[in-house]
Amino acid sequence: MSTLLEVGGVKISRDDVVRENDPTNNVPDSIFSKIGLQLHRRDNHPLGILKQEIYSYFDNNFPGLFNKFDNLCPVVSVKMNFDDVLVPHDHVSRTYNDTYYINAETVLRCHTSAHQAELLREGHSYFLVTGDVYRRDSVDSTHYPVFHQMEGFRVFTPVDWEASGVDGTSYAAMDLKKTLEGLAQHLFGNVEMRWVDAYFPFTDPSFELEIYFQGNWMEVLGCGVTEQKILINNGRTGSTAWAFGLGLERLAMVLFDIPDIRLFWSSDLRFTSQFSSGQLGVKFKPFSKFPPCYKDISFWISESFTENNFCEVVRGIAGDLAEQVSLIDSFTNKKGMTSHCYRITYRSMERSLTDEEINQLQGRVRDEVENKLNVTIR
Ligand code: FA5
Ligand code: MG
Repeated sequence: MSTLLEVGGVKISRDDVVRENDPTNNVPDSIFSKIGLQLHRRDNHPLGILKQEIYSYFDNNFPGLFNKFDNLCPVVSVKMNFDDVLVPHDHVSRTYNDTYYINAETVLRCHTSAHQAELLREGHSYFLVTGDVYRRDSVDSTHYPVFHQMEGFRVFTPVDWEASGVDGTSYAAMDLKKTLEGLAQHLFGNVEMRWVDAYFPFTDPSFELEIYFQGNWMEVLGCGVTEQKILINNGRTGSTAWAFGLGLERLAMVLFDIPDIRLFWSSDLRFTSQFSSGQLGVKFKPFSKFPPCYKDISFWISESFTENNFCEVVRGIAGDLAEQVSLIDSFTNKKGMTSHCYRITYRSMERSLTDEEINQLQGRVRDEVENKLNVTIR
């Protein structure tokens, strides 16, 4: 019998989600195993603590206004995930290289924006949607193929902006920045941050907020003024709105000093016991730092090669032992063949790895890269 789980009232079996011989499906078991874990609904987990703290900010500033959803099923239609939020048909995020498809019409949501249109149609005008989202992506300390977002949405009608002397779009943009700066202040107190202009198909103007962390500017959220078409399509002609999507792990990494995104998935008591409900910003004490082990692999790529496919092979074999995958060399020879050399960093958060086990993992990576990715190992 196949594993059966239930999320938000929807029953999901492994065979619904993972079908190795179906070319319209690209969901591996490593991803299926994360569905239903809903880290954001655990009270004593950094993501659950952060979610509650963001709820408090909105409850204090806008008592009773925002409806909260944190149990909407991550299996959604292509229409909800892309069409309803105006993602163009040729946008990269729609490709099998970027998104996990269950079949040609159904995906694992790649953002919580997938729920905007449905909630507007249901009559909600102010809402927060928290959930697990899924993306084929690179491997490093701030990217993971499953992470958590919180979507915020607020609709304005002419009475809201008429007295202000500015138009509805400017009013929404001002209110958005004020609301998010207030949230950042509430969560962080003083921290270095900056607004960056951005592009999203569903908002205009669009912005991203970056926070200075571990010596780099890290993007923590995207936001903007909702495209009129979305409002009109969903019964809100004559109004304006703002929307934002927060990356919960990114915020939690800064707040709790969590150095690696894989830690959120750890069930090691030395991690889980450090956090408790209501305690925002208790600094994580690393219980150990085990040595990394680097392994390089070089191969001639073919036309169909993509880095996301390579990263997924590495994750499929090494799981959370894969800390980082980086391209360290690339060249094209006189015959026009291109070679890539990748360095894989293996490291456990919980223990020392033996040479033997790493060599074995690397051997399996080499075999699978050659068999599945149509490349020639050098
Ligand atoms: C979005 O997903 C938009 N839906 C956000 C949005 C909503 C914009 C509403 C406008 C209006 P983006 O792909 O940039 O945008 O992701 C949003 C946030 O998720 C990022 O700022 C980052 O904090 C986080 N994020 C993105 N990819 C990853 C990843 N692989 N691992 C962890 N966090 C990630
Ligand atoms: Mg972004």
